[in-house]
Amino acid sequence: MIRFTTAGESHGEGLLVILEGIPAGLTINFEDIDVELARRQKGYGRGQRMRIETDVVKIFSGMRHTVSLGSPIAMYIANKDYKNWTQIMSPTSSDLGGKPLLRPRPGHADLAGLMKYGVSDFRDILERASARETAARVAAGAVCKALLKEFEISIVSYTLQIGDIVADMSLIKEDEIWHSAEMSYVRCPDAQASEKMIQLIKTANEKGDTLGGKTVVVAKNVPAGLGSHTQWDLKLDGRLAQNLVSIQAVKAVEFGAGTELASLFGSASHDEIFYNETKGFYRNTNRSGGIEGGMSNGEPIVVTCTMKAIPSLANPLHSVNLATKKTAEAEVVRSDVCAVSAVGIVAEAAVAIELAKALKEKFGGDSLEDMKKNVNTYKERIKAL
Ligand code: EPS
Repeated sequence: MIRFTTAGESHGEGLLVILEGIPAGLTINFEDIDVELARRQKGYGRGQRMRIETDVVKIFSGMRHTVSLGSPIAMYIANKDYKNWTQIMSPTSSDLGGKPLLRPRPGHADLAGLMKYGVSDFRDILERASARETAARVAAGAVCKALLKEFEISIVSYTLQIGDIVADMSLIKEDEIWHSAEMSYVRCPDAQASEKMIQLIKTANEKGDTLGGKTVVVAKNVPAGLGSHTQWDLKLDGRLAQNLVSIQAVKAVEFGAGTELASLFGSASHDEIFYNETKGFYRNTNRSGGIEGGMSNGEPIVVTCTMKAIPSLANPLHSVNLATKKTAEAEVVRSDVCAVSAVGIVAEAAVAIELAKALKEKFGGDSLEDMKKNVNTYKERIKAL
């Protein structure tokens, strides 16, 4: 089974991720992982922290001479910023550094975490709640992308919306979406909308405010039959949703036409089935987002994630001082103004991890070679239907 776990605080020494279940025999270029890490760091609206960090991965285990061993792959990403936090974040010194944080930010983990864990300084909570952790997920996702690439499955994303600015996707040719997204400072393929988004982020910044938005992730060439209708926790959409909603600040996930489906008749909601000898079964629409009955149906998997505006505001919201219980403004801490472009890359990683998991589950194989044989046999069977 493919699974991963991360460790690390935002201003601690670094982040760790252990990824298990990657079959033996997969070539992994660490440069490809670094490319993904760099993509996550970009984007107009990111805060000063991104000028401090240049994320690079150190592979600790699970590989020899660039090839996976089938054993746990452990990876480490250093926090360059740690040098500025050695006293405050020291895991061993009992000499407290810095003042405790006492005015929780509405929308952040601060208050709920403080109540749950019985701590008196909510730095103990925010350090782990921070989206810095997503760098570790992106490293795991990059390895899963390398596995999926062996099966010609690719995962891409773009920014659809920031604040109230929505990209007009009817203006963009399908084969230009991904390149245009990579070229945009906010990863939005619509150049006009992209410019407006940047202006809106500037305005938010001037006001001490923040912005959220929507990102669309597409997985192409996914074989039909990943996930299963037979049990609730095997359904592919449910599994993708859990992973995606667990990304910091993601509040909603939609598949295909998503919430639009609420207002449509059944006749306009589904994707009619066609067949020809070359394509096999196919659809002319993809309102289901490539998943029916909790299984991939062979069409691209299309997921839209909604991110709320980041809760660390320079112009803070109403809160309460935990020591005095008196009204206070929430703590002001350094943060991003808008991180929707980063969420796109993290969401790509989440989708890569879940698809790699589902692929391994269906096709097994301790080695990549075995897995490929199994996939090919299955594809032959589907073709012969
Ligand atoms: C984050 C707050 C900011 C972001 C951080 C997520 O960090 P800092 O408090 O150090 O300024 O930059 O994101 C990252 C460090 C990252 O790598 O994405 C938060 O509170 O979630």
